[in-house]
Formats: sequence, C-alpha cells, structure tokens
Amino acid sequence: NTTLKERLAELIPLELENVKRVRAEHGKKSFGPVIVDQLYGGMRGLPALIWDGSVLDAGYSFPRQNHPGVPGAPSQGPPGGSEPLPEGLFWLLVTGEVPTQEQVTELSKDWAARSAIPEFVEEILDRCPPTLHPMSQFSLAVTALNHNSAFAKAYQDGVSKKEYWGPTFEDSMDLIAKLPNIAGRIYRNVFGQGKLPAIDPAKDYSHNLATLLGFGDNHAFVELMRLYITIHSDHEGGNVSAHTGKLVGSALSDPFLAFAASLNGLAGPLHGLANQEVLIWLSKMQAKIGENASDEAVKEYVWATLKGGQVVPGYGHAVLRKTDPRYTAQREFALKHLPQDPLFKLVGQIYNIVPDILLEAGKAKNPWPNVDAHSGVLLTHYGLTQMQFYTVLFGVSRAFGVAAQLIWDRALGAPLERPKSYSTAAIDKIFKGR
Ligand code: CMX
Repeated sequence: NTTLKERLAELIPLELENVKRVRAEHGKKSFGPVIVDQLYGGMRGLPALIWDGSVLDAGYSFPRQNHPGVPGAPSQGPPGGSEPLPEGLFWLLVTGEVPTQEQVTELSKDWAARSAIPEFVEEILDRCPPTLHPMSQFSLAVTALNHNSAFAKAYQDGVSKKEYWGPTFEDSMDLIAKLPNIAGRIYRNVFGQGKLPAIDPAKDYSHNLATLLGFGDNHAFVELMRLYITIHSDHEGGNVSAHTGKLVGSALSDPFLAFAASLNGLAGPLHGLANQEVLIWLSKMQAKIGENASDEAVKEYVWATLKGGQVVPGYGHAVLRKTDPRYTAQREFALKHLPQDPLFKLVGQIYNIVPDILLEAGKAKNPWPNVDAHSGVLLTHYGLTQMQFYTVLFGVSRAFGVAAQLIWDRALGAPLERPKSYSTAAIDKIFKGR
C-alpha cells in the first residue's frame, strides 16, 4: 500500500526525464503569435504557463461518470455516499493516477492527524473583528502558518534544490489538513457560537469539515461538501488564484505564503467572491420583484443590472464557452436533493433568461453560467446562509489544485517567473512604421 509521498518519489525522476525529452523535442518551437491586444487584454489565451493538474478548453466537459471518485472508480465515499471524495481527487491531481480505496482512507487519516492549528493562529482568528471579511481572516491565518513551514526551515538550513519537493510536500499536506480547522473557527467566530468540535480521524475530510461548520449530522450536507471540495479544486493554471499561487511559489516562498496569495486573488468579485455576489444579487432581486416573479420581471431586473454598469455575477468565463460542467454537476445534485427549493427554481429560471440577454447585450464572450452561479443556493438550502462565508469554502478546495502544482514545480525545478512587460510608449516605438 504505497503512500502518496512514496509514489511521488517514484514518479518524479520519470517526469524529470519526460520534461527533458519534451523540451529537447519541442523547446525551440513557436507556440503561436502574441498580439499586442493580449498584453492589454489580461493576457487572455496567451500560452504562458505549465500546469499539470488539469487543462481546459472552451468546450471541455467532464461527464460525472468519468469524474474521479464517483461510482465506478475507487475513492468513492463511505457506504451510503455517492459523491466523490476530494482525497481521491488530490491523489489524482498529484500523480495522474486513481488511488485505491485504502490509499484514500490513509489520506483521510493523515490529514486528520495533521489538522491541528497552532494556538497563536487560533488567537489571531479570535482577535479578528467579526466585521473583517472571512476571506481576509482566512488569508491572515494561512500566512501565519508559515511560522512552522518545513520548506522555509529546510531552505534556511541549506537544503539542496533537488530536495525542495520533500518539504514542499509536507507543507502542502499540512496546509490542506489545517484548512477545515481554520474555516470552522472563522465560521464559529463570525456567525456562530460554542466550542469547535474535534476532527475525527475515522471520518473523511469533507465530513470533518461539515462537522466543524455544525452540519456533520446532515448526510446530504456532508455529500454536498464532498462534491463541492472536489469540483472547486483545480481549473488549470491561468485563473487568478492558481496563477498567483504558482507565481509566489516561484520566488521560493513556502506553500503557506504562496497559497495565502492565492486566497487574496480568490477574494476578488470577478473570481471566487462571485459565489457570494450571486447570492447577494439573487436576494436583492427577490426583495425587489418578490418570490415566484414572472420571466418579464426577472428580465427587467437583469437588464437593470447591466444598464447600471454591473456584471451579472455567476455568468461568463474567461476560457469556457458553454455552461460550466461544475454548474451542471451542482444542478444535478440539486435535482436529486432539493428539486422543490424556491431559490433553486429561481436559479433555473435565470438560466433560461440570462444567456439570451447577455447575447443581446453583445459584450460577454460566454453568456453561460459558471461554477459560482449555483453553489450558494445549495449551501443556503441546508442553512449555511451566511453569504460572506461562501468563498472560504471555495478557498479550502482551491488549496488542492495549487498545492499539487507547487509540489511539482519544486520537484521539476520550475524557475522564478519573470515575464517581460512593456509601456505603451515602448509598444508605439517598436511598431512605428511597421
Ligand atoms: N455580465 C456582464 N458583463 C459581462 C459578463 C457578465 N456576467 N461577463 C462578461 N461581461 C463583459 C465583460 O465585463 C467585458 O466588458 P468590457 O468590454 O466592458 O470590459 C466583456 O463582457 C467581455 O468580457 P469577456 O471577454 O467575455 O470575459 P472576461 O474573460 O474578460 O471575464 C469574467 C470573465 C468571469 C470575469 C466575466 O465573465 C465576469 O465578470 N463574470 C461575472 C463575475 C463572475 O461570475 N466571476 C466568476 C468566474 C468564475 C470564477 O473564477 O470563480
């Protein structure tokens, strides 16, 4: 029963050879033209990064039966569950292989054993004013975990470059393991009361997270957490949170510092905060036009949002050009568990209305919903109604993808990122007369 670290130790030399081969064969080949608009346009579509966990294309879809961890593949949940376990997904992200049930259970136990957070981090969280946004508290706590970083210590002790991945692996495992305790503490401090329950080593990661949030006895909510943490984990490397983590990691900042930077990017309303924004937008809509509103009233509200110079949160995407498969996965969950929920019905009604309006408005390249259009409705259904907390759960999940890449970046000796920037005057000068 190989552990994840043992399997990595076997895979790393093979991948080093593989990268060497790819670079020898293709290293000097052009990867398409760069046009000036891409420099001004947020580098959209610019091939610029290596990210091994996942790759998207505009029409990408993962039918759920092929999704790691769902029935048919190992790492499905304990008896009675049918959602994937994020443990299995992490193994897949790191190794490209589907783990055995035993390996998944070992990961659950390992993370439970690593889950405690230092007392001073608890104190930092307890001192935060409840008015400080949960994402800011989250980022503070993750930054502070760098106090015990194995990588930072090893670097100070003069570790060889070839050994970077070992302490990066340990930090990454600690990071993921400690997130439920951080998220749970923030949730209790800001919205709840009472003592935080202990992590149970016999339970899987998502079950423990649900328990710390106060929903551990609700089987459907536990299932939701398994699905939620799985689908938010990785979305190739160019999105703000993933890329930020990789960029900061490239300076050999340890995984805690790198991932705290990811969280600060995820906290932006065009990225992860959109799941909070969707619920705020829906609530305002309901307050204005009432429940069971007509399609006409919804259309008018959507147009008013656009005319007010705001985005429709939860719609559009920088890469996808169709309905986000993560939206569909959540819709399927809702159809199974909460088909009669009024807010779910509103989300469905909006799905039939918004794309046509965005197409008519003529700006958005993708008029379809993304992952954030659906998640808040599911959480609200089970009583997790505090919208400001939603992006924290996205953050817990995103650690899986970022951590997997940080391990590989250090294993493969990824260099400091330092692309070339230009001024508008320089662009003008370069292309004068051309
Ligand atoms: N509502 C209104 N306008 C939108 C829009 C939306 N949902 N999506 C795109 N547009 C607009 C853009 O603001 C842009 O307008 P300007 O030309 O005035 O700047 C124009 O359409 C073209 O944008 P695009 O190329 O289609 O989209 P981008 O790659 O620039 O941006 C995204 C992608 C997600 C930021 C954008 O679609 C958006 O703002 N959506 C709403 C916020 C959201 O849901 N974000 C979450 C994304 C998923 C995640 O990361 O968690």
